[in-house]
Amino acid sequence: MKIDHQQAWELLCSMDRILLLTHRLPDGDALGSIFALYLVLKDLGKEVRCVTDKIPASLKAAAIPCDEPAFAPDFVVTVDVGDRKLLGEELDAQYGGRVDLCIDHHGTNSDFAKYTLVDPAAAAACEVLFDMLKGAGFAFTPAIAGELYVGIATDTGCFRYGNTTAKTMRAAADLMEYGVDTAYLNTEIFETKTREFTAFERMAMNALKTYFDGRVALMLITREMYERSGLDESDDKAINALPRQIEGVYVGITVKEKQDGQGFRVSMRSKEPVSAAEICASLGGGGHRLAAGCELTGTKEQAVETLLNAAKAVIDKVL
Ligand SMILES: [Mn+2]
Repeated sequence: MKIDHQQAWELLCSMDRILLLTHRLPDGDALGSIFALYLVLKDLGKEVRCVTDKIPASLKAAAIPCDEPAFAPDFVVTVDVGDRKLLGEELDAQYGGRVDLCIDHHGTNSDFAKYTLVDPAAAAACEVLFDMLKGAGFAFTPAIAGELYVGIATDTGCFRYGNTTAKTMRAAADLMEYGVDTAYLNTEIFETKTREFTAFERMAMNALKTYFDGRVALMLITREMYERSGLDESDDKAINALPRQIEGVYVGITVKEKQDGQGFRVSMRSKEPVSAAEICASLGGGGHRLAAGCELTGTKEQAVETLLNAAKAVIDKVL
């Protein structure tokens, strides 16, 4: 059932023993929203615990100590999760069918929770949380404001992507006034690269190929690239932006060989008028219009061919 910001806030206030979850391989919005909500609920005196996958090196600045002992939750909340599958196999099996409240901003949200607060016009789950807290008159601490800023800044590519609205900018400005050191966070998150990532990026760029008169760029990331660079999988997100950066490219695809060798994770970015969400949806995935994803099985060659065919089908309609 869809609910609004105020109803979500009232639900949270009425519950205790709350478990917070987000998607696997968390990005800045996943971590910013789960940690912000954790700090808010702690402030309210709730018993609360959050479970996250490994925190990427680029997001260390957002990490907070929150290792609470496990408890049997009365209320399960997901943030920034468009579909229960994104929780990862283990958490999905344990909690996927009993999520009470889902707070999200994906237009493709699959309505898997009992109550859903989703605002597809929000740039980030953190913007949805900001609206909910501001509407409730919550007193933002600098730490809570910082987490929300991280989510909004990362999901907008530091306020560069088309999902950035005037309202998003105002939310960020408000958060600055609550004491966020935005220059520090921006440098840590958007500028600083580990040596491992630098080596990985070099190999990935060497593997980049273009197709269909340069309208599609595809980068096939092999397990060997992780091994040779020493990069942990949780730190590879920034690579996804590279293929679309090339002039004339409408669809930028990053195909990553999964750790268990069983298939591929695909990240896709597009430029108007091409919808990455439409291409990925035709392959069983989903996401935002210009940034989406899916998973594929088979050999490398099959995965690449499937992706190129799916991209071509959509490009031929609109370009
Ligand atoms: Mn998000």
